[in-house]
Amino acid sequence: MSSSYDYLFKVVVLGEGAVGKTAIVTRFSHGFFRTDYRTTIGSQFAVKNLEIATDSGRLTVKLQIWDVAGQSRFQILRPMYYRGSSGGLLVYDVTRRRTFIVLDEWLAELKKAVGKTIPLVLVANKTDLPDRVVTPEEGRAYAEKHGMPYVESSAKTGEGILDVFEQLAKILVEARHGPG
Ligand code: G3D
Ligand code: MG
Repeated sequence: MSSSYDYLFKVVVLGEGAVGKTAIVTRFSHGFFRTDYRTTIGSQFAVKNLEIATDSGRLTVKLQIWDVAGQSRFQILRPMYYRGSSGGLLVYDVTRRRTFIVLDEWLAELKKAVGKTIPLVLVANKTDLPDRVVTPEEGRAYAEKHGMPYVESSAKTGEGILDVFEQLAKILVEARHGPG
């Protein structure tokens, strides 16, 4: 396993409890998924290298992915994990409208902790389920309003999962280089 990389980013995974944050990260990181002592206070991280194609050739991006518990009882601790992150995933469950409605609250919590707006990918998860209530149009409109890429995923089937992380790596590299 190669440990060399061109970029290293800390990223966070945000969203209500049970939207599929842990399932998405686990599905992506067939490498290793480390559960450390912080699990007891609702957090774990995974590390994974990703190859992306850019104008200047192929780049290896190493992601240190922090999966932070969404339950309200962890609210006081979450900001500590957000600090120093370069970007993240904003996840909701397409079968539960509440998880979509509260996205603004997640953005506010993140911005307050990091002190600025950081690149995020909006992830509409659980698209394999028949009882979808949040439409692709609504998701896309929200993403567009906030300048985020929009990706539909199913952690259950694996559909869209690689795309989620490739989009994230891409916007992180772009943000590092600045416009142009
Ligand atoms: P969280 O980390 O955001 O709290 P989890 O969410 O990853 O723990 O997932 C919550 C539940 O949703 C789990 O069910 C998980 O299997 C399920 N889930 C996650 N992603 C998907 C998906 O894309 N499709 C479907 N159908 N289910 C998904 P359980 O029953 O294990 O609690
Ligand atoms: Mg979880």
